[in-house]
Amino acid sequence: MLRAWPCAIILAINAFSEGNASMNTSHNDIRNMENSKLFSPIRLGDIEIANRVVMAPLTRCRADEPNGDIPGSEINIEYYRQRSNAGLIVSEGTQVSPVGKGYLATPGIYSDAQVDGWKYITKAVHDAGSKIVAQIWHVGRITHPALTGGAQPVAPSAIKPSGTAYTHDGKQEMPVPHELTVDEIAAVVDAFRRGAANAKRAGFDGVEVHGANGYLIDQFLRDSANKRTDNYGGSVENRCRFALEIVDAAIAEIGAGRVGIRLSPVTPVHDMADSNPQELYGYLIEQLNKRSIAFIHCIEGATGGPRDVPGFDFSLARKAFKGLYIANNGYDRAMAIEAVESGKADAVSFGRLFLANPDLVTRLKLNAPLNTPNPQTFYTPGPVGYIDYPMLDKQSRP
Ligand code: 8OZ
Repeated sequence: MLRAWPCAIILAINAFSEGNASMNTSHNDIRNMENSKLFSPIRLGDIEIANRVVMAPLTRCRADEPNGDIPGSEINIEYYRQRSNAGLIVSEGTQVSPVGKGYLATPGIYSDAQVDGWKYITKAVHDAGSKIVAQIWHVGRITHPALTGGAQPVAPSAIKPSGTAYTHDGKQEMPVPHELTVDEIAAVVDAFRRGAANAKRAGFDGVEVHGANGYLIDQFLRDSANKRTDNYGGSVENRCRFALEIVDAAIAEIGAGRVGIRLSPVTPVHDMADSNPQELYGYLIEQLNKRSIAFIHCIEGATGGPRDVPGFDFSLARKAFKGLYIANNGYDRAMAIEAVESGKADAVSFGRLFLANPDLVTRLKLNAPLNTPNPQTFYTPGPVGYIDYPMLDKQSRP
């Protein structure tokens, strides 16, 4: 029953997400657009993808929580199978350790039972002709002991986030987190390493390190959350150290061509801010280039909100990064086609539009009408609002 509660916070975050695609294109335009680069294959590091429409990571709170946050139920499999027209699926965030969990019924990737559950999902996606990477995730301070098995949340610095976590006992204030020691930081890096190794065992094509949206890696990166005075705080080099150690650990397990990272340089969610995002992410990208990872996945602007947030020039990031650039945040069909055709992005990811349109790639190709997402069922248990969004009826195709 309380499983419905997380919606409020997420609704606030996602309130302005992707708009509807334009539906006024002539038949000629439609034919031309079906040939758009957006629908053509590309190589993402070592991963060949059939088109450049990416399903963004979407928290859906439908793992088997009582048995240990296990994915792979019939409805989980069906949900991902339905969306396997995407060139690439980025899985919902999957925590690398129990203390890295921040929401009810999110799946993990640290136990054997979780790995076995993910195997059903990766197989269904592959059988349907798509590719899937695991988004490996640690929420850091954005949680509550009621969600972490009693453990105190952790962070780079003991700064209490504002806001509440949604637990089985209702909304609860997020506490002051424990400031990680250097030894404890090494243990978290190791948890990400195991997450990457487990992703490979589970049949994923790679991993996306979750470096965005105010969770643990982002808390180390940006100086509103990181006040450390050791090697993990202060200078941009020091604040990037944790992210880069995690990237290195993932590379060591599965190879650079199967590793990407999600970044949100200017999103304000979860109290995040930085005094100089251009310098910080400029350095990070330079370092990522040295490691030849497959992709960066950038949330351009405020997550699910306005795109025009000052402080960072995404076109510079796109130019600076040597791997593939996946753009995200508020894209519709026309914007996505333009971004890929003009070279502003190699691929574009869609969140809420994929949630509500399992056959999104077909709809975008045909410029067909889109289903509207229902926020009331984003995070509720069961099949409703999860696997029951209709596919395009053949007869109603334009
Ligand atoms: C919505 C609800 C819960 C978590 C993110 C993993 O913002 C999330 C998330 C989104 O990156």
